[in-house]
Amino acid sequence: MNPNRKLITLDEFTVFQTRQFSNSTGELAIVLRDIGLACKLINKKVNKAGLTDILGAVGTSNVQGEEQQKLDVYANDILINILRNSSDCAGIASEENDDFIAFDDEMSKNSKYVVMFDPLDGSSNIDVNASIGTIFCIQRRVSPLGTVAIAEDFLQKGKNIVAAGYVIYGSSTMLVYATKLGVNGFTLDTSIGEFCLSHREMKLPETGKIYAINQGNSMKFGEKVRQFLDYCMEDNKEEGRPFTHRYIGTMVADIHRTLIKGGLFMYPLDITNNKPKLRLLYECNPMSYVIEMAGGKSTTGDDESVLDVQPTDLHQRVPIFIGNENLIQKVKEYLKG
Ligand code: AHM
Ligand code: MG
Repeated sequence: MNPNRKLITLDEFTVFQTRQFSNSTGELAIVLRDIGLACKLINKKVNKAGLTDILGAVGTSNVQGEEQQKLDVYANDILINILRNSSDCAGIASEENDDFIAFDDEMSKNSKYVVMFDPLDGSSNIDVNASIGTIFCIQRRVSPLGTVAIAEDFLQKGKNIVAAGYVIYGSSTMLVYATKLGVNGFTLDTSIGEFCLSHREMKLPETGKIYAINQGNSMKFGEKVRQFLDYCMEDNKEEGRPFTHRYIGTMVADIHRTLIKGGLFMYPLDITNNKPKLRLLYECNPMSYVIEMAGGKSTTGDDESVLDVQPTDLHQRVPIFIGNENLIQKVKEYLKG
Protein backbone atom coordinates (compact mmCIF):
# COMPACT_ATOMS: atom_id res chain seq x y z
CA MET A 1 0.00 0.00 0.00
CA ASN A 2 1.24 3.49 -0.82
CA PRO A 3 0.89 5.35 2.53
CA ASN A 4 0.41 8.63 0.62
CA ARG A 5 -2.61 7.37 -1.28
CA LYS A 6 -5.72 9.51 -0.78
CA LEU A 7 -8.19 6.84 0.30
CA ILE A 8 -6.85 4.52 2.99
CA THR A 9 -9.21 2.35 4.99
CA LEU A 10 -8.71 1.39 8.62
CA ASP A 11 -8.04 -2.23 7.66
CA GLU A 12 -5.40 -1.27 5.08
CA PHE A 13 -3.76 1.15 7.49
CA THR A 14 -3.56 -1.26 10.44
CA VAL A 15 -2.01 -3.98 8.27
CA PHE A 16 0.49 -1.46 6.88
CA GLN A 17 1.26 0.00 10.31
CA THR A 18 1.55 -3.20 12.31
CA ARG A 19 3.98 -4.63 9.70
CA GLN A 20 6.39 -1.99 10.99
CA PHE A 21 6.58 -3.72 14.38
CA SER A 22 9.41 -6.20 14.57
CA ASN A 23 8.10 -9.80 14.86
CA SER A 24 4.65 -8.68 13.69
CA THR A 25 2.36 -11.60 12.93
CA GLY A 26 -0.59 -9.49 11.76
CA GLU A 27 -2.69 -10.53 14.77
CA LEU A 28 -2.99 -7.00 16.17
CA ALA A 29 -4.36 -5.76 12.84
CA ILE A 30 -7.01 -8.49 12.99
CA VAL A 31 -8.11 -7.51 16.50
CA LEU A 32 -8.33 -3.86 15.42
CA ARG A 33 -10.32 -4.86 12.35
CA ASP A 34 -12.75 -6.83 14.53
CA ILE A 35 -13.22 -3.89 16.90
CA GLY A 36 -13.82 -1.63 13.88
CA LEU A 37 -16.43 -4.05 12.55
CA ALA A 38 -18.23 -4.22 15.91
CA CYS A 39 -18.27 -0.42 16.11
CA LYS A 40 -19.76 -0.13 12.62
CA LEU A 41 -22.62 -2.36 13.78
CA ILE A 42 -23.01 -0.31 16.97
CA ASN A 43 -23.01 2.86 14.87
CA LYS A 44 -25.83 1.49 12.73
CA LYS A 45 -27.92 0.91 15.84
CA VAL A 46 -27.01 4.31 17.33
CA ASN A 47 -28.16 6.05 14.14
CA LYS A 48 -31.50 4.29 14.26
CA ALA A 49 -31.95 4.79 17.99
CA GLY A 50 -34.94 7.10 17.66
CA LEU A 51 -36.66 4.97 15.05
CA THR A 52 -36.53 1.59 16.71
CA ASP A 53 -37.28 0.36 20.17
CA ILE A 54 -33.71 0.79 21.34
CA LEU A 55 -33.87 3.93 23.50
CA GLY A 56 -34.25 3.67 27.23
CA ALA A 57 -33.39 1.23 29.97
CA VAL A 58 -33.69 -2.56 29.96
CA GLY A 59 -34.50 -2.66 33.67
CA THR A 60 -31.31 -4.39 34.80
CA SER A 61 -28.18 -3.02 36.45
CA ASN A 62 -24.52 -3.71 35.74
CA VAL A 63 -21.94 -4.76 38.34
CA GLN A 64 -21.54 -1.14 39.41
CA GLY A 65 -25.24 -0.75 40.19
CA GLU A 66 -25.80 1.50 37.17
CA GLU A 67 -28.98 1.05 35.17
CA GLN A 68 -28.15 -0.56 31.84
CA GLN A 69 -29.50 1.12 28.74
CA LYS A 70 -30.64 -1.07 25.84
CA LEU A 71 -27.85 0.29 23.67
CA ASP A 72 -25.28 -0.57 26.38
CA VAL A 73 -26.41 -4.17 26.30
CA TYR A 74 -26.54 -4.32 22.50
CA ALA A 75 -23.05 -2.78 22.12
CA ASN A 76 -21.62 -5.12 24.75
CA ASP A 77 -23.11 -8.22 23.09
CA ILE A 78 -21.83 -7.20 19.65
CA LEU A 79 -18.27 -6.63 20.87
CA ILE A 80 -18.21 -9.87 22.84
CA ASN A 81 -19.63 -11.95 19.97
CA ILE A 82 -17.28 -10.53 17.37
CA LEU A 83 -14.21 -10.87 19.58
CA ARG A 84 -15.23 -14.37 20.69
CA ASN A 85 -15.33 -15.40 17.03
CA SER A 86 -12.14 -13.53 16.21
CA SER A 87 -9.11 -15.67 15.47
CA ASP A 88 -6.89 -13.49 17.63
CA CYS A 89 -8.52 -12.56 20.94
CA ALA A 90 -8.00 -14.67 24.09
CA GLY A 91 -10.59 -12.90 26.23
CA ILE A 92 -12.32 -9.67 27.11
CA ALA A 93 -13.25 -7.52 30.10
CA SER A 94 -16.10 -5.03 29.88
CA GLU A 95 -17.70 -2.32 31.98
CA GLU A 96 -20.93 -4.31 31.66
CA ASN A 97 -19.67 -7.68 32.94
CA ASP A 98 -18.81 -8.54 36.54
CA ASP A 99 -15.83 -10.66 35.57
CA PHE A 100 -13.59 -11.04 32.55
CA ILE A 101 -14.52 -13.65 29.93
CA ALA A 102 -11.78 -16.07 28.81
CA PHE A 103 -12.62 -17.66 25.46
CA ASP A 104 -11.87 -21.37 25.75
CA ASP A 105 -11.80 -22.62 22.17
CA GLU A 106 -8.41 -23.72 20.79
CA MET A 107 -7.93 -20.69 18.54
CA SER A 108 -8.63 -18.23 21.34
CA LYS A 109 -6.38 -20.09 23.78
CA ASN A 110 -3.58 -19.63 21.26
CA SER A 111 -4.23 -15.89 20.84
CA LYS A 112 -1.85 -13.42 22.40
CA TYR A 113 -4.15 -10.44 22.99
CA VAL A 114 -6.91 -9.57 25.45
CA VAL A 115 -9.28 -6.64 24.93
CA MET A 116 -10.93 -4.36 27.49
CA PHE A 117 -13.76 -2.01 26.63
CA ASP A 118 -16.50 0.32 27.70
CA PRO A 119 -19.02 -0.62 24.99
CA LEU A 120 -21.17 2.50 25.28
CA ASP A 121 -19.59 5.46 27.03
CA GLY A 122 -21.85 8.38 27.96
CA SER A 123 -24.99 6.31 28.47
CA SER A 124 -26.80 9.23 30.04
CA ASN A 125 -26.51 11.06 26.70
CA ILE A 126 -28.24 8.35 24.64
CA ASP A 127 -31.75 9.64 25.14
CA VAL A 128 -30.83 13.25 24.31
CA ASN A 129 -29.05 12.56 21.02
CA ALA A 130 -25.70 13.86 22.26
CA SER A 131 -22.38 12.22 21.35
CA ILE A 132 -21.63 8.82 22.84
CA GLY A 133 -18.70 6.49 22.31
CA THR A 134 -16.93 3.15 22.66
CA ILE A 135 -13.54 2.91 24.39
CA PHE A 136 -11.12 0.00 23.97
CA CYS A 137 -7.61 -1.15 24.73
CA ILE A 138 -5.56 -4.17 23.77
CA GLN A 139 -2.98 -5.78 26.06
CA ARG A 140 -0.57 -8.62 25.32
CA ARG A 141 -1.42 -11.48 27.67
CA VAL A 142 1.12 -12.54 30.31
CA SER A 143 -0.21 -16.10 30.67
CA PRO A 144 1.19 -18.79 28.36
CA LEU A 145 -0.24 -19.34 24.88
CA GLY A 146 -2.37 -22.47 24.69
CA THR A 147 -4.08 -21.80 28.03
CA VAL A 148 -7.16 -19.75 28.89
CA ALA A 149 -6.67 -16.07 29.78
CA ILE A 150 -6.36 -15.22 33.48
CA ALA A 151 -7.00 -12.10 35.60
CA GLU A 152 -3.34 -11.01 35.41
CA ASP A 153 -3.67 -10.65 31.62
CA PHE A 154 -6.14 -7.85 32.23
CA LEU A 155 -4.66 -6.34 35.43
CA GLN A 156 -1.71 -4.75 33.65
CA LYS A 157 -0.49 -1.19 33.84
CA GLY A 158 -1.61 1.14 31.07
CA LYS A 159 1.99 1.67 30.01
CA ASN A 160 1.99 -1.94 28.70
CA ILE A 161 -0.89 -1.22 26.30
CA VAL A 162 -0.25 -2.38 22.74
CA ALA A 163 -3.05 -0.33 21.15
CA ALA A 164 -5.93 1.72 22.50
CA GLY A 165 -8.57 4.02 21.16
CA TYR A 166 -12.16 5.04 20.94
CA VAL A 167 -15.04 5.52 18.57
CA ILE A 168 -17.12 8.68 18.81
CA TYR A 169 -20.68 8.48 17.50
CA GLY A 170 -21.06 12.20 16.89
CA SER A 171 -21.97 14.49 14.01
CA SER A 172 -19.85 12.01 12.10
CA THR A 173 -18.54 8.71 13.43
CA MET A 174 -14.80 8.51 13.99
CA LEU A 175 -12.43 5.82 15.21
CA VAL A 176 -9.19 7.07 16.74
CA TYR A 177 -6.51 4.63 17.82
CA ALA A 178 -2.99 4.86 19.16
CA THR A 179 0.01 2.56 19.17
CA LYS A 180 3.56 3.45 20.08
CA LEU A 181 3.86 4.56 16.42
CA GLY A 182 1.34 7.37 16.95
CA VAL A 183 -2.32 8.35 16.88
CA ASN A 184 -4.48 8.28 13.76
CA GLY A 185 -8.15 9.06 13.17
CA PHE A 186 -10.56 7.46 10.70
CA THR A 187 -13.95 8.86 9.71
CA LEU A 188 -16.73 6.44 8.82
CA ASP A 189 -17.78 6.88 5.20
CA THR A 190 -21.24 5.37 5.39
CA SER A 191 -21.54 5.23 1.58
CA ILE A 192 -18.84 2.53 1.44
CA GLY A 193 -19.13 1.30 5.04
CA GLU A 194 -15.46 1.90 5.80
CA PHE A 195 -13.51 3.90 8.35
CA CYS A 196 -11.20 6.03 6.16
CA LEU A 197 -8.00 7.73 7.32
CA SER A 198 -8.91 11.39 7.85
CA HIS A 199 -6.65 12.58 10.70
CA ARG A 200 -3.01 11.51 10.27
CA GLU A 201 -0.53 11.55 13.15
CA MET A 202 -2.75 13.43 15.56
CA LYS A 203 -1.02 15.68 18.10
CA LEU A 204 -2.48 17.94 20.76
CA PRO A 205 -1.97 21.63 19.98
CA GLU A 206 0.81 23.26 22.05
CA THR A 207 -1.70 24.38 24.65
CA GLY A 208 -5.43 24.78 25.04
CA LYS A 209 -7.98 27.06 26.64
CA ILE A 210 -10.88 24.71 27.30
CA TYR A 211 -11.38 22.93 30.62
CA ALA A 212 -13.96 20.19 31.10
CA ILE A 213 -15.28 19.12 34.49
CA ASN A 214 -18.68 18.53 36.05
CA GLN A 215 -18.53 21.88 37.81
CA GLY A 216 -21.78 21.16 39.65
CA ASN A 217 -19.80 18.69 41.74
CA SER A 218 -17.07 21.19 42.68
CA MET A 219 -18.11 21.21 46.35
CA LYS A 220 -17.34 17.47 46.43
CA PHE A 221 -13.95 17.83 44.75
CA GLY A 222 -12.30 19.72 47.62
CA GLU A 223 -10.65 23.05 48.19
CA LYS A 224 -7.55 22.50 46.01
CA VAL A 225 -9.56 21.56 42.92
CA ARG A 226 -11.85 24.57 43.54
CA GLN A 227 -8.80 26.85 43.70
CA PHE A 228 -7.64 25.47 40.35
CA LEU A 229 -11.11 26.10 38.91
CA ASP A 230 -10.87 29.70 40.19
CA TYR A 231 -7.53 29.95 38.31
CA CYS A 232 -9.27 28.72 35.12
CA MET A 233 -12.03 31.32 35.54
CA GLU A 234 -9.75 34.20 36.60
CA ASP A 235 -9.50 37.21 34.32
CA ASN A 236 -5.89 37.41 33.11
CA LYS A 237 -5.70 38.51 29.49
CA GLU A 238 -1.89 38.14 29.29
CA GLU A 239 -2.13 34.48 30.22
CA GLY A 240 -5.19 33.89 28.05
CA ARG A 241 -7.67 33.48 30.89
CA PRO A 242 -10.48 33.00 31.68
CA PHE A 243 -10.53 29.62 29.95
CA THR A 244 -13.69 28.36 28.31
CA HIS A 245 -15.68 25.70 30.15
CA ARG A 246 -17.18 22.91 28.03
CA TYR A 247 -18.63 19.68 29.40
CA ILE A 248 -20.47 17.14 27.28
CA GLY A 249 -20.63 14.44 29.97
CA THR A 250 -19.33 11.74 27.61
CA MET A 251 -15.66 11.12 28.35
CA VAL A 252 -14.98 10.12 24.73
CA ALA A 253 -16.45 13.36 23.40
CA ASP A 254 -14.77 15.61 25.99
CA ILE A 255 -11.39 13.97 25.36
CA HIS A 256 -11.81 13.94 21.58
CA ARG A 257 -12.29 17.72 21.76
CA THR A 258 -9.23 17.96 24.02
CA LEU A 259 -7.17 16.00 21.49
CA ILE A 260 -8.19 18.28 18.64
CA LYS A 261 -8.44 21.69 20.32
CA GLY A 262 -6.25 21.21 23.39
CA GLY A 263 -7.27 21.82 27.00
CA LEU A 264 -7.94 19.70 30.03
CA PHE A 265 -10.48 17.08 31.14
CA MET A 266 -10.89 16.35 34.85
CA TYR A 267 -12.83 13.87 36.93
CA PRO A 268 -11.38 14.28 40.46
CA LEU A 269 -11.97 12.23 43.58
CA ASP A 270 -15.25 12.81 45.41
CA ILE A 271 -13.87 13.63 48.84
CA THR A 272 -17.27 13.23 50.52
CA ASN A 273 -17.14 9.46 50.00
CA ASN A 274 -13.51 9.02 48.91
CA LYS A 275 -14.64 7.56 45.57
CA PRO A 276 -13.41 8.42 42.09
CA LYS A 277 -15.93 7.83 39.28
CA LEU A 278 -14.16 6.76 36.11
CA ARG A 279 -12.83 3.26 35.59
CA LEU A 280 -9.09 2.63 35.17
CA LEU A 281 -8.91 -0.34 32.83
CA TYR A 282 -11.41 0.51 30.11
CA GLU A 283 -11.89 4.29 30.43
CA CYS A 284 -8.89 6.10 31.97
CA ASN A 285 -6.07 3.87 30.68
CA PRO A 286 -7.09 3.81 27.01
CA MET A 287 -7.86 7.53 26.92
CA SER A 288 -4.60 8.34 28.74
CA TYR A 289 -2.68 6.19 26.28
CA VAL A 290 -4.20 8.03 23.31
CA ILE A 291 -3.54 11.47 24.82
CA GLU A 292 0.02 10.62 25.93
CA MET A 293 0.87 9.17 22.49
CA ALA A 294 -0.45 12.46 21.03
CA GLY A 295 1.94 14.49 23.20
CA GLY A 296 -0.29 15.19 26.21
CA LYS A 297 -0.19 13.97 29.80
CA SER A 298 -2.44 12.30 32.33
CA THR A 299 -2.30 12.03 36.09
CA THR A 300 -4.34 10.73 38.98
CA GLY A 301 -3.48 13.98 40.79
CA ASP A 302 -0.08 13.09 42.26
CA ASP A 303 3.17 12.62 40.36
CA GLU A 304 2.01 9.36 38.84
CA SER A 305 0.74 9.06 35.27
CA VAL A 306 -2.55 7.17 35.02
CA LEU A 307 -0.59 4.68 32.89
CA ASP A 308 1.65 3.84 35.89
CA VAL A 309 -1.16 2.74 38.21
CA GLN A 310 -0.96 -0.97 39.04
CA PRO A 311 -4.53 -2.30 38.72
CA THR A 312 -5.79 -4.62 41.43
CA ASP A 313 -9.42 -4.88 40.38
CA LEU A 314 -11.13 -5.07 36.99
CA HIS A 315 -13.58 -2.29 37.84
CA GLN A 316 -11.15 -0.12 39.82
CA ARG A 317 -11.79 3.63 39.64
CA VAL A 318 -9.24 6.43 39.65
CA PRO A 319 -9.31 10.24 39.67
CA ILE A 320 -8.12 11.62 36.34
CA PHE A 321 -6.69 14.88 34.98
CA ILE A 322 -5.75 14.65 31.31
CA GLY A 323 -4.77 17.06 28.54
CA ASN A 324 -2.00 19.50 27.59
CA GLU A 325 1.23 18.99 29.50
CA ASN A 326 1.45 22.62 30.71
CA LEU A 327 -2.10 22.45 32.11
CA ILE A 328 -1.42 19.13 33.83
CA GLN A 329 1.66 20.71 35.37
CA LYS A 330 -0.44 23.62 36.61
CA VAL A 331 -3.16 21.42 38.08
CA LYS A 332 -0.50 19.34 39.88
CA GLU A 333 0.89 22.54 41.45
CA TYR A 334 -2.57 23.39 42.80
CA LEU A 335 -3.20 19.86 44.04
CA LYS A 336 0.13 19.84 45.91
CA GLY A 337 -1.00 23.09 47.54
P1 AHM B 1 -20.76 5.54 31.52
O1 AHM B 1 -19.59 4.78 30.97
O2 AHM B 1 -21.62 4.71 32.39
O3 AHM B 1 -21.53 6.26 30.46
O4 AHM B 1 -20.17 6.68 32.54
C1 AHM B 1 -19.02 7.38 32.29
C2 AHM B 1 -19.34 8.82 31.98
C3 AHM B 1 -18.20 9.47 31.23
O5 AHM B 1 -18.38 9.32 29.86
C4 AHM B 1 -18.33 10.92 31.63
O6 AHM B 1 -17.10 11.59 31.55
C5 AHM B 1 -18.84 10.83 33.03
O7 AHM B 1 -19.43 9.54 33.17
C6 AHM B 1 -19.87 11.86 33.32
O8 AHM B 1 -20.22 11.80 34.65
P2 AHM B 1 -21.08 12.94 35.40
O9 AHM B 1 -22.45 12.83 34.85
O10 AHM B 1 -20.95 12.58 36.84
O11 AHM B 1 -20.43 14.25 35.09
MG1 MG C 1 -17.89 5.07 30.31
